[in-house]
Amino acid sequence: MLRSSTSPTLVSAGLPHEDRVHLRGSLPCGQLGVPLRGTRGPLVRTGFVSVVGRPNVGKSTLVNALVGEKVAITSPRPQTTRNAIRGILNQSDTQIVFVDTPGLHRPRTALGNRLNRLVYGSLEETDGVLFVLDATQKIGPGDRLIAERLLAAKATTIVVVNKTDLARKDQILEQLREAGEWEFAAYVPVSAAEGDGVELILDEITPLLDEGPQFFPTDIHMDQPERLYAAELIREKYLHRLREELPHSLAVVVDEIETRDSGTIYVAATAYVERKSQKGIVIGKGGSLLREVGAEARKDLERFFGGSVYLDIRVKIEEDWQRRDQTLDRLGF
Ligand SMILES: Nc1nc2c(ncn2[C@@H]2O[C@H](COP(=O)(O)OP(=O)(O)OP(=O)(O)O)[C@@H](O)[C@H]2O)c(=O)[nH]1
Ligand SMILES: [Mg+2]
Repeated sequence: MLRSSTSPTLVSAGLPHEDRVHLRGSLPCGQLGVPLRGTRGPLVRTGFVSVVGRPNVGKSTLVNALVGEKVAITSPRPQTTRNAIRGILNQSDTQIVFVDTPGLHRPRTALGNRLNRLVYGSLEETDGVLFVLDATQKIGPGDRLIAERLLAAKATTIVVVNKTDLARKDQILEQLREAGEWEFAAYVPVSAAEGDGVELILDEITPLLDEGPQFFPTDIHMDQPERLYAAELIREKYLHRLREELPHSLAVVVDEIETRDSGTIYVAATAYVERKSQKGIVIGKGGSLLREVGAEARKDLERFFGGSVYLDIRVKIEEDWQRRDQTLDRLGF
């Protein structure tokens, strides 16, 4: 496993804005800034665990439940996650870095191709994998393809059958039986939304990890540039309100975060859509949707920054951005 190179990007909620470690925009989305393994603290069991699976099975909800903090946004729309997001669980004798990844799917755009590559790339740097299935859905070709890739990569894999709160007992048992044929290291039924069974996953993971010094300070729970996290919070509010293809057509970039003399944190963001017709929807009648999303996102941002936030969202058209490599580069994918 690869553990070297650039210094970490540390984001820690609750600190005054000035005290954060800023590496704004220095890491393109999805490209991991791999932390230096430091000399901090005592030896603990530690390592990286990738969380993979089809879109919408609950990977991000699971990572949030494992870490105990909201490190990744979630939504009922498939393909919510678009970067590899690291959530850090610190316990007295362990530090586990969970890498939430985009849902693996048959790609139809340049973005889809990049996201799939990102997921498979994350497997090269991992000590273990959580392969998440949705208990309410039959195992399909998409799941089988992922299983084959994991078996071929000889990744130590724990299968997590999620959403057990929504499934019948016979559905759960059938899933476990069918997935059991892959003969992965362990099988754990959970409800990530309710936190049921999450401890059992930790019991399975911990023995897989080597002893060593921590990768991160023990008081942080995620590792992503604050600009990226802020943009995700804004996009999440939209995902819960937009229908059909629009969630896929939306990208949010935070252009600026600045603490003003008054102490207010000014956040300037741009919401990109692909077509003129979409711009009207994202703004809403008389700016209504933009206002609602802005107000909701601002609350989350204030909690994150620990102070008052002025949020300015502009909407721009960036035609077919999902399909254009140059635009994807520019938007940071
Ligand atoms: N009832 C129930 N809902 C869940 C559970 N886990 C996730 N969900 C819901 O399923 C939807 C998808 O969850 P996400 O965590 O965003 O799924 P994901 O696998 O990260 O999706 P992508 O990022 O698109 O690949 C959301 O509406 C979650 O609230 C669960 O255990 N029970
Ligand atoms: Mg996700």
